[in-house]
This record gives sequence, structure tokens and C-alpha cells, in this order.
Amino acid sequence: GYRLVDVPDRLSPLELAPLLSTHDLGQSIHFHESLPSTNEAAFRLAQDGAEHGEVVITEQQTAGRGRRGRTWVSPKGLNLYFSAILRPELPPQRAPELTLVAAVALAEALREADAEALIKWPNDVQIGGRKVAGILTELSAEPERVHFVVLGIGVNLNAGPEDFPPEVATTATSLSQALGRRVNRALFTASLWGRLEEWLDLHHEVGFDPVRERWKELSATLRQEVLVRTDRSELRGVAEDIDASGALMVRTAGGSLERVLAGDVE
Ligand code: BT5
Repeated sequence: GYRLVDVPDRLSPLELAPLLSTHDLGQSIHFHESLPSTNEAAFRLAQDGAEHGEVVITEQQTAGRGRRGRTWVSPKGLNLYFSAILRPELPPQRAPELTLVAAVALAEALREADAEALIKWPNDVQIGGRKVAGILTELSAEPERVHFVVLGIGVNLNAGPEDFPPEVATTATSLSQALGRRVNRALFTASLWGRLEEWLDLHHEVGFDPVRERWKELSATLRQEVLVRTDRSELRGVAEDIDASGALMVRTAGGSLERVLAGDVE
């Protein structure tokens, strides 16, 4: 019979394709041993007409991107780095919902692997308060119409503390650190893409409400004291809710309810 333990821990289309249960996502896979950034490569492919669901994946990034010019540390052969090209039928102002869709899929895939993953608003997934995954969504749009979205996801799967620079090692973790055993990256990737496609389909068909409900169940942020820094201000309070568009609602000490947009936070 077929033994899961025999699945090679490689991310090339040859290994990944037979494991996939998805219809759109990953039906076309652009695999690279090394890239500056999968988001950068996917953005260029999308500009050249790549289709919904095409994915760029790599073993290593030499200039992995976080938000606001920050870096995503991307050591070779240990983790998962990919970017999916999406062409959603959404007005541009609703595109940020896709970051929350991705966070829900990520938390569920990590939980399916037996880790107690929770979502930290807006774009982190944590295990035990440490960052295990990050999401970077980039948009190309006109005022009325989304051309495409590049959904970039980095997940620490087999990296140990020694694979990160000291300042990241103190705040990061990986799935294998949490479980105490190696993780098969190909199997995890197939599971994550399956979840991602399910949630993207539900979001497309039903809208943001079911995403929002699931997000709240998986949130590490709600009901907690938060300090939110934006370009303009610093806000301290208790995170009470996310609203119908995914903005965080924070109750301040003064009693007012403030709305914080994901795109504004540091
Ligand atoms: C993010 O940014 O969390 C978004 C990360 C998205 C990475 C993926 S990988 C595939 C795709 N291609 C790309 O080029 N990017 C995407 P941000 O919230 O700004 O968090 C960045 C911060 O997290 C850094 O400043 C570090 O403090 C920390 N960090 C960097 N690398 C990390 C890692 N591997 N694990 C945990 N924390 C990390």
C-alpha cells in the first residue's frame, strides 16, 4: 500500500502535484531552488497574465519580504515560502479580507498537524506566543477593479533557533520545534493549499461572515490588551472584535471604540 512516511520532503511540482486535492490552487506551480522573493516573482508573472491559482514556490529566499520593508528570514530547504496569484471578483477595498482568509487556513493547517496555532491580527500566526508564519498580501488594482492579488505566505516548518538571526530566534518558532519532530513539508503544503482553497471558495460564495466567525475562534488577539502603532498614532486598549471588513475594534481606557485598519498598523 501507499505509505505516507515515504512521501519525499521536497516541494517541486513532481512531488507536490500528486498530493494536491485542489482544483485551482497549485494547478500550475513555478518551482525555484532560490529566489529573491516569491512575492516579487509572482507579481511579475501576474503582470504578464498568469492565471488565478498559479503558485510560485522556492526552497530559499535571498530577499524575503515582510511588511513595510521588513525582511522575512528564509533559510534553505527547511521551511515553506510561496506566493499564490489570485484574481478575485472583489472591489479593491475588500482585498484585505484575503489576509484573514489566509490566516484562518494557516491556523487550521497547523492545528491539523497538532500544534496549538492562533492568529495574531492582522497577519501573523503564532504557536505559544511565537511567530510561526507570516502573510504578505500585495494588490494590483484600479479604483473599481482588482487586477490581481499576490498572497505570499511563509511558514517555519523545520527551522531551529540556530537557523534564525538572534533577534528573530527569540520571537519565532517552527512547527517542528512545537511538535518535537521533523515535519514533511510536501504533506503540510498540500494540506495548507487544500484549506486555503476551501476558505477562498467559501469567501467567494458566501462572503466574509463565515471567515470572520472562524477567525474569532482562532484569534490570539481578541479580549487581549493590545498596543497598536500606526503611522499617525499609538492606541492602547482591549481588542473587542473585528468588523465586517476585518478592521480591529479596540476599546480604549477612555471607553471609546476605535477602528484600526490592518494596512495602517506598524
Ligand atoms: C510578515 O511581515 O509577517 C509577512 C511575511 C511574509 C513572508 C512570505 S514568504 C513568501 C512570500 N514572499 C515574500 O517575499 N514574502 C512572503 P511582518 O509582519 O512585517 O513581519 C516581519 C518581521 O517578522 C521581521 O521584522 C522579523 O522581526 C520577524 N521575522 C522575520 N523572519 C521571520 C521568520 N522566518 N519567522 C518568524 N519571524 C520572522
